[in-house]
Amino acid sequence: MRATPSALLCLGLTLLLGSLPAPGLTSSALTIPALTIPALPPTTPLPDTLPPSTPLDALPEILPIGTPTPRPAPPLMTAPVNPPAASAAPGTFARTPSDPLFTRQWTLPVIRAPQAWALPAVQAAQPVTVAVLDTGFVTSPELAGRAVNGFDFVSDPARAGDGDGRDADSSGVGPYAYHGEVVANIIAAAHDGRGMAGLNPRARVVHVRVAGTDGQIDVPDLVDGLKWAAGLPVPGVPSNPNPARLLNLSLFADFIPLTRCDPRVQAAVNAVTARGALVIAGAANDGADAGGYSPAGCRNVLTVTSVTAQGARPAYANWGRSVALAAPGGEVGHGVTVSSVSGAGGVRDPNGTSLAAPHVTGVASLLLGVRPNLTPASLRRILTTTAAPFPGGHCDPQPARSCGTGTLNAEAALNSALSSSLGK
Ligand SMILES: [Ca+2]
Ligand SMILES: [Ca+2]
Repeated sequence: MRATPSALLCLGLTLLLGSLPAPGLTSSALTIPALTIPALPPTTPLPDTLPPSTPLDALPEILPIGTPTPRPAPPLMTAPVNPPAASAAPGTFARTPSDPLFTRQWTLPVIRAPQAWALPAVQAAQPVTVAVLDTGFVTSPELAGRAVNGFDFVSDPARAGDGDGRDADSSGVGPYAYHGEVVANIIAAAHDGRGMAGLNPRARVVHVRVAGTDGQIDVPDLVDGLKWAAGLPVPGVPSNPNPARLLNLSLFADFIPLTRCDPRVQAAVNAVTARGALVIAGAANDGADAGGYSPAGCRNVLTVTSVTAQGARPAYANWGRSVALAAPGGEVGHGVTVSSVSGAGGVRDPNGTSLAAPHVTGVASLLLGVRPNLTPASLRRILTTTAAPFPGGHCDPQPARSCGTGTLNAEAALNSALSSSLGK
């Protein structure tokens, strides 16, 4: 739910909860409660007039500076006060995972993940570090030895729930803490015969906490979290020992009116893109044009909306020219099966673009696992050009309601990358 569109300006970002239930409740038991809307502080005035929007496709991508530096997945390093990472044994890819939830994970065959896992190059893929900017770190058996407690960027102690502002313990707090865990599991859950199967069981996850206990995110916290995740300096914060090439943002800005990308978020996205990191964001869940949202409407963001198993746009899924491609994100009655241990824990079937984006992030991490020097622009090109066309050529009868080039196709994306020496 949101406030009615009015002159009210909302500063916070919101997790793309969709109809994600509160912990311990089934998806049909409730709707997400209304989120409180913090007032705009006087220190962040908006310009009197907004600049005219520029067509997204007329703008060049920011190119990495110089030749991208190969980053061959060093061992994960933990910050001093964080729980130590267990031995980072590389995960293995099962062609048909024996994880009990695998047979319910319908999104995996839809995007042809098992076919991608079977490729010899993927079986030999290098570990890739992914940052999940979300509700924070959870000690998860699915990510044992492959996830680190990154940094807590929630600066408002009243919303942090851990008694202070920013600190080096990114542990998730509060009823939404499972959100980041679920996103990370979609990307990277182990193929280990228990729980669920992730897209890249060899990926390493850095949890960057940007959401408070209320599920909201302040723009300055997101901006600093973005920079830190990619290895850029942030004043007052120790440098990230595990810079990520992929940054998953299953969240959106709740600005009203929703007219454009926030310039502060855009600047951060441009900086991390120039650093060689790709920002992958959910399109948001209002059934509206994603172009007015942050980060979904920002340039250089790979914006992902949600489609059903049949390639149709669910009513909640945002759309438009800023959407690059789609991935399965479920619908009411047919959610994305996930498991978590945070909160009440257990198996859930949520839906929302929160779930679609990490499918793309997971596949992007497979691409970097076989072609470690692919640039953000190359990753975007591979993922969008290999997407499976929607039935009849569109995800929605209304042409303006675009879902991008098609539905994510892991097998085709991997084969495209492997057929080229690009990024080798
Ligand atoms: Ca804190
Ligand atoms: Ca598992």
